[in-house]
Amino acid sequence: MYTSNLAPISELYVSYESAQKLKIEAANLISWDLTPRQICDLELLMNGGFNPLKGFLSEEDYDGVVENMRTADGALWPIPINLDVSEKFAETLELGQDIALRDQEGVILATMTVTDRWEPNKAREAEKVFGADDDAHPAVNYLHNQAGKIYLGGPVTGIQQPVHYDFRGRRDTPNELRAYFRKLGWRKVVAFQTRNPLHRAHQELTFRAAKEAQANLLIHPVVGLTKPGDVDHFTRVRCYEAVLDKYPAATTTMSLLNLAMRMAGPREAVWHGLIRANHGCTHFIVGRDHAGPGKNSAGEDFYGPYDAQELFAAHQEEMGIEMVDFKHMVWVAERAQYEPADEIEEGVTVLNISGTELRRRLAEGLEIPEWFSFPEVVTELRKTRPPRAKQGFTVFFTGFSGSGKSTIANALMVKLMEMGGRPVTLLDGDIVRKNLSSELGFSKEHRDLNIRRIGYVASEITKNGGIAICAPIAPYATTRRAVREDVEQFGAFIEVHVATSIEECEKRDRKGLYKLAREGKIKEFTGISDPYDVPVSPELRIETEGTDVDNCAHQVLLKLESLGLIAD
Ligand code: PPS
Repeated sequence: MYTSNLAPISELYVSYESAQKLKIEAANLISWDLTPRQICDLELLMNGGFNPLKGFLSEEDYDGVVENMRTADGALWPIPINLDVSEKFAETLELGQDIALRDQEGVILATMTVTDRWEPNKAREAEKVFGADDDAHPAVNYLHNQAGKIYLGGPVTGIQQPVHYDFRGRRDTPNELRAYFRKLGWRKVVAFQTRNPLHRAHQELTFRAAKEAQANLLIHPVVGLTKPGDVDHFTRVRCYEAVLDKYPAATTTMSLLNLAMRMAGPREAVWHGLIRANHGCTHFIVGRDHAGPGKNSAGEDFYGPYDAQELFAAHQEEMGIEMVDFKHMVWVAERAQYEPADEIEEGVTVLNISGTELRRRLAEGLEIPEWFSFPEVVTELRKTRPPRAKQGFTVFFTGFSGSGKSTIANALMVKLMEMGGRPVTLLDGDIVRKNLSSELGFSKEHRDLNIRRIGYVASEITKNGGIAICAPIAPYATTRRAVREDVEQFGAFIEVHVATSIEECEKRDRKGLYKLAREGKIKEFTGISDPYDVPVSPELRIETEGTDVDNCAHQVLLKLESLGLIAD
């Protein structure tokens, strides 16, 4: 039943000659600059990975997909693939018009005839496709907070593939993989989908799955967009390369898939299966909580642990790809080997390390045993996730003018420099306003811009393993939260509220500004004639009244130590 015929699948590309012509003509069209997610979707539309789709979904197809996982002509398709755009852009278009689709550098990848334009009911999409209208789900969050308000639908004409400079030799279109399988005589292929580094248990389970299905194995990791917070794909691919050597030669291959995952659990599993069938695979490994997004805002799982397997099993015949059960493998100490957890007798010593425990061991620089992972993989992970005491971080002081932020920040900087190990940069409010933000005033818009600039620099410093100490007033909570998000992609963010009261600051009036503010000579002065959102849950709150600077700086150091950011 599940033997692929491996005939070429239809793509949306025109011939090379036509593409050259079309590219010149398309330069005159109105164009849409694709988002990173749309580039991933477009690549798989054009190369047949999303077969049978021929373009971004029309409104009728979208309704069918959302309601019952089927396009208007009845084809099984579980995830809406839409060109979401801004209202402003949508208004410039006539139905029937061709538009050019460009990558982020402006290269024209395709044209699309806009046949449909509508404002989707995003709450319904969230409920039906992702199971709940809850922003804790990354795709629902994306839908409400990042995706454009209007959807466009219509057929796509492919001009060229998106350009990738990384791991070019490891990226294959469905037809390239089909040709490879044909050439090697691989008639049965089990695909393994992953967005995580592989450890020994994965190597064992994939190898067993292939053996059970009497098939070859395709490790097919996603390198497009995965779950926020995942290990970056550069690191993962280096890890996969190392694991690939552990399989018996000629049984296994690896190819990278530029998919933008949605973490849609059961529907995502069916989608993954269809994509793998398009890539010439006959079997697909589906595990417990496949493509699960984690917990919802009430702290519960979005999907049941076996929902994905059930939905997949119900549709596998139609998809033409058979599900292979993901065996939970554990290390049996007595026999020094991996075995499926459900086949082990009572009384033996079973060892396992969870994802959370692995992250803890990496963060604290602790041992990761060889029975758990391959040394090459651990080395790669340690390079990307050095122990916390070696990672960059940002200390973000906030408080009124004259609260003591700069003085404490300076003392902290000196203490950290005395300890050594990481470069330290002080982004003091006044210094930044002289160097980075000299043209800005104190309106909300300008203050936000100023803080976002500080956040950008701090996140770059954090990314590169340094310590950024910021000391602006930063009066708006939403802006502080945005900076936190920028920084936390790369390292810890420690918000320190210097909680000196406005009365005390005014009494000290070190720069004489409060007097001027009271006299109305300085407008929009924080705490006098402009707002300050008191931080609700900063990592640390410092009361400066009656405490000397040295002690305040020491409180921050203790906090950093307790978070493992500086070694004791
Ligand atoms: S903000 O809101 O975070 O962008 O402000 P910041 O960049 O930290 O700049 C604050 C310093 O500018 C001086 N100053 C004022 N502060 C607040 N409101 C008004 N209108 C204002 N005008 C000038 C003041 O000296 C602040 O310095 P610090 O170091 O906070 O005392």
